[in-house]
Amino acid sequence: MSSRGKGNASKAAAAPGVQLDTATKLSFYRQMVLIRRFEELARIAYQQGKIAGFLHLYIGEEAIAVGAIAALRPEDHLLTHYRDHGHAIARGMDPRTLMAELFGKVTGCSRGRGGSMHFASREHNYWGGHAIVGGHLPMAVGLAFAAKYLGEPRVAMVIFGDAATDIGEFYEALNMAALWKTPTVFLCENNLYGMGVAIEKASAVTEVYKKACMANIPAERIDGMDVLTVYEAALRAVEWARAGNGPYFLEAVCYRFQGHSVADPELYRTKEEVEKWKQRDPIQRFRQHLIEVERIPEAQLDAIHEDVEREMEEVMRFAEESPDPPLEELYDFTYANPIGAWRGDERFLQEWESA
Ligand SMILES: Cc1ncc(C[n+]2csc(CCOP(=O)(O)OP(=O)(O)O)c2C)c(N)n1
Ligand SMILES: [Mg+2]
Repeated sequence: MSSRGKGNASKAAAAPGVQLDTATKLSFYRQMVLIRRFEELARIAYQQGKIAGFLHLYIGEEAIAVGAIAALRPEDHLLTHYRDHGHAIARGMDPRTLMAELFGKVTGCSRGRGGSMHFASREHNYWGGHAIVGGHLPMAVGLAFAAKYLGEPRVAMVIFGDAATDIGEFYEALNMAALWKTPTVFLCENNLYGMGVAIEKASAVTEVYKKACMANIPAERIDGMDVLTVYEAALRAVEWARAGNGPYFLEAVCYRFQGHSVADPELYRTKEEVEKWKQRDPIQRFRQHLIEVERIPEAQLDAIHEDVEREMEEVMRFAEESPDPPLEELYDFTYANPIGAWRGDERFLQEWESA
């Protein structure tokens, strides 16, 4: 695929043909396998009733999180939508705190209060996990603007689905980013569906990267099932933004192998279509690359799977054994200061009890 948006993309830097060392490629492989296994085990735990709320799985889209986030520096900002498990793992968050978050445990990255859709970590400049489709795009432009205003060489990458590109905030965000030349990397995961609606039924323009031309933002459409393609494109986009050229837009075409959420009966697409896309499984494809191009022995790759399996045993044990949030913390973090609903606020507690 890798077709660049004509016109807009002519402003973009030429692809340098990034050379990655074998160790980095192997770490990409391990991250993808870890994301896959994390979610397979989360799905089982959900079916066992150990996870409440929604659970949107990323299975099939792992190449995007791993490739794109590898192009960021730790100080860069990252925001994403509710299909956020893979992005958090690729950003380097501890999978134990992520599974604990799914289990609603106090050791979770959001202290068990956010659940699947609200992973976040200040330490990782990972600003969530957003459930409102398209709602986080203006926030990313704001963070990018702040970086520019303060003279910090940081970029903000924002990841969203194809359906978010039909939301008003999408156009507002792109316009302001372009107008103010903020270092924002817009990354659309076009998995061809928004819940049960195929993109051609929802969007007048199905080649999503073309929508970036309304704000004159350089844009590319890339193969989101290939981790190296994603990495190279993301590096181009991030370098473009960091160099002060303004925003950049990537459309990574991909497919989710599972339903929209675990509760989805998938009546809107055929099994044949799903099977066809599974032939392009990003993990299998990259495995072939590692074997054929990098000459990695199969046994070495199998050992990575075993290593991930060991890590996941510990991840699941941690989530299972962690305590629930204590009852006395029920009102903590619910309201912001100065509204006052936090433990230890005597005045608030007196008012509360006398009410
Ligand atoms: C503003 C808003 N409208 C509707 C919804 C309900 N909703 C949740 S997910 C979703 C589909 C989003 O699809 P897409 O952006 O393509 O992401 P994907 O799930 O395919 O990764 C919708 C409509 C919502 N969360 N927010
Ligand atoms: Mg979608």
